[in-house]
Order: sequence, then C-alpha cells, then structure tokens
Amino acid sequence: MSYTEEVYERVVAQNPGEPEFHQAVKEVLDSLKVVIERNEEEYRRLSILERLVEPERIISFRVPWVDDKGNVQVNKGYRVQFNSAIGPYKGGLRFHPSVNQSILKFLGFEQIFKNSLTGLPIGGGKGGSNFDPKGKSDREVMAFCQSFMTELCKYIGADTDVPAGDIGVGGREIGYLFGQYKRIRGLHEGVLTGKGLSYGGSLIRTQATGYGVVYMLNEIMQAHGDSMDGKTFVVTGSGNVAIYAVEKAQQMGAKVVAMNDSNGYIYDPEGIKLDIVKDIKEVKRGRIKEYAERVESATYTEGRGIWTIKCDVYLPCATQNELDLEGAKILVANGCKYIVEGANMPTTLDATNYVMENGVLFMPGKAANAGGVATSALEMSQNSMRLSWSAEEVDAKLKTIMKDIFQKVDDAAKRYDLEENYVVGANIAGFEKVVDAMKAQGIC
Ligand code: NDP
Ligand code: 2IT
Repeated sequence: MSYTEEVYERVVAQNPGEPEFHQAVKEVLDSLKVVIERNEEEYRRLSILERLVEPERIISFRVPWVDDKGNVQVNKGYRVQFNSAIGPYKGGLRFHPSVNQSILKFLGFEQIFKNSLTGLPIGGGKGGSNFDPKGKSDREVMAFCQSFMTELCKYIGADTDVPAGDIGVGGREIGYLFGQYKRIRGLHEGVLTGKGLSYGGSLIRTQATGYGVVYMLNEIMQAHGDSMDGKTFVVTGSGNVAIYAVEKAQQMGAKVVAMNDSNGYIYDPEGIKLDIVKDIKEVKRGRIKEYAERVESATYTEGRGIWTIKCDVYLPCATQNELDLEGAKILVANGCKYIVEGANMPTTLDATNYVMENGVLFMPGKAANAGGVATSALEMSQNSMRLSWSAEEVDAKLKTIMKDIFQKVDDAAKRYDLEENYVVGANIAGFEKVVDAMKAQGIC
C-alpha cells in the first residue's frame, strides 16, 4: 500500500463517523501521491502526513443562552485549530444546525492549503456551532454570540487565532462577537475579520470571496482564449459568496439566470436582478422564492435541481456536496464548460472526477474561494498598521492574489505533467509551502 493510502486508512479508522473529514483528506492525499513518491522515505521518516491530518487542537464547549420566551437553550461550540505552521490559525465560524466535528475538521483541513495558496502568513482553522440563526430575533442572536465568545475568547487573539464569518455568520454576528471579546479581554485588536467598517473592518471584505471566484474564472478563461461576455451562468446559494459572485460576473458581461437557497431555486431567463436578491437576503433575511413573487419573468421551483438549467458556467456557492454525480452528468450533457467552486467542497468526489474527465475546466474551492480569507489577511495587516486602505487598493491586491493563485495552481499541475488538473495543482501548491514550514520548525 502506498504511504498516502496508509495514512488515509488510518484517518478513517481513527476518526470514525466523520465522512466529510475523510472526503477532504482523500481528495488531498490522492493529489499528493505524485509528490510523495518522489521523496517517500523522508516524508515517512518525518511522519509529515500523519502530522498534517491531525489537528493541533480541538476546543469543544457548551454554549448556554436564553431565548425570547425566557427558556435556556444549549448549543455546541467548537474551534478546530488545525495547523499553525505558516501563521496564526485563520478561518471562519459557521452557525448552522448541521455543524459537527466532522464538518469543522474538513473545513479546517481545507483551510490549511487554501491559506497557504494565498501567499499570506495565515495557518488553518475553523469553528462554529450547531446554532441555527434562522428565525431568531436580533436579541437571541446577540445572546448566543455573547455566550459563544465568553468561552471562545480564552483561546483566540490577534496573533494566535483569528476567526471570521462563514455560513450563518455575517456582519451582524461578527459585531456581537467582537463586542463581547473586547469587553472580556479589554483589547480592541484584530481578533476577528469581516468587522464593520466603523470599527476596524476592511473595504471589499464583504465582496471579496465572490469577486475572487469570478477573478479566478477570468484567469482560467483568459488562459484558454475565452471571456465571460455573453455567457450564461448558474450560481448556487444566495448568501454572501453567491451574491457577490453574481455582482462581479454581471459587471464582467455575464448573464446569470439562476440562484437558490436550501428550499428551492429561481430561474430568470432575462437575467437575475441582483438588487432584488440583496433586498430579500441582506435586508429582509427572507427566502429566494420571494424573488419570483416580485419579478414577472422569473419562476420558482421547490427543492433541488438547479443544475438542470442550461449554462456555460456553474458556480456552486452554497454548501458542501451540493453537486453530485447525477447533477454533474446533466451539466455536462447541457454543455457546461467551467465549474469554479465558491463554496467549500460543494462537488462530491465522483462528480468532480466526472466533470474533469468530460472536458469541464474545474477549479476547486481551496483555490477559487481563497479571495475571502486573503482579504481577511489584508484586514489583519490594516489592523496591525492601524490604517485603512481604499477600496481600489484592496480590490487591486485581491485581483493580484487571485492571479498569483491561478499561476501557482497551473504551474504545479504542469510540473507534474497533469496540465489543467487544477485539483492536483491546488493541493500540491498548497502543500509545498506548509511542508516547508513544518520541516523548518522541527518536530511539533
Ligand atoms: P451564507 O450563510 O451567507 O449563505 C449560504 C447560502 O447557501 C444560503 O443561500 C443558504 O441557503 C445556502 N445553503 C446553506 N446550506 C444549504 C444546503 N444544505 N442546501 C442548499 N443551500 C444551502 O454563507 P456564505 O455565502 O458565506 O458561504 C457559502 C459557502 O461559501 C460555504 O461553503 C462557505 O464555507 C464558503 N465560503 C465562504 C466564505 C466567506 O467569506 N463567507 C469564504 C470562502 C468560502 P439557506 O438560507 O436556505 O440556508
Ligand atoms: O472558508 C473560508 O475561507 C471562510 N469562511 C473565510 C475565512 C476567513 O478567515 O476570512
């Protein structure tokens, strides 16, 4: 058995009941086979892979809070501090009823390579809770966030671990979390990113993940003599990443015809009117079906199946494993040419293999959605320097970072004679820097 297969089997045996974590590890280890083979003896001697797949630390805690009826509710809270070889742990917090240790370990593991690809000094981490913000009052969300931070604040700091947003955690939640951290620790420091502009946030952070996805798509298209102009897009999700991916795609000439949420999808052949989506999602915290009630040219379909809509470009920006083999086959049959992942691991392994074998140019999330965390790192820099860059400056840096990531991914794939295999390219390019840093720091 190869070293990568041995380590994968060990991960499955030692981490039972964690399918998402197994899936993320498998994808990375399969990609690394070609690298490991060139120097297997040394990697084995140093147990590089065994160390890479084991989080440095997982903090798990109780989050009690009082709801609007006066009842005490209890949620689970976590922070997975996965790897600090390159810099302080960095990665979002997810509040969603599905959150468990497996999901946070997969996200923390992916984050190591993503953060490495950004070229900035940030290690990998992730955290969150099974708290469901949907349907909660602002006061309930604040009570939850304050209780969550009362425990988490013992383990984070501007130079140790810097959380941010993810599913269910946006500007409102980051504000409440930051307020509680400051109150307990007495420090107004860059301990969280995605902060409001009035208290240390960075311009463009809100837009960065979605914009970055489209900048990455632009790099891929340019490398293939193609452009976005007049192309039909389907973008899944209708949260932070999806909304700003649509905004940038439309600015660059694309026609986006469909979006969804966990209840169903809208199809608007005239092109999505993003101001209406923003009003429904960012202002009213409503459901995507309201779009079809407000826009005559649109239809709403309850349930899954957004991939049945014909498109040239598919940007999955909702959640893990949203696109499976069945959906992938339909996308390919309908002529889809590009899939660029805005979400983390939204495509199952068999669907990924299928689309890549069938001529789709596929960019994995750890490269394509890295613009969000990269801009978080720019927010950290601004906080440390105690100054703020203009939107133009941050956007220009974001563009350069996405261009560099594409180059690194493309180069790594070519170095191993796997041209256009961006999955392998991203994993190898991310791994190389982490391993270099781990080796330099000795056994730790
Ligand atoms: P939001 O909470 O803003 O939006 C999430 C969107 O995905 C919502 O439309 C939500 O619908 C939908 N969604 C969530 N779960 C499901 C599900 N099980 N089935 C169908 N749709 C679902 O989160 P973000 O936009 O921030 O995050 C989206 C993805 O992007 C995640 O994978 C996240 O990890 C990743 N990401 C986020 C970054 C960021 O900066 N925010 C950076 C890099 C990656 P509903 O409202 O119905 O739940
Ligand atoms: O998955 C991700 O990269 C994020 N949710 C953003 C993390 C961050 O620290 O900005």
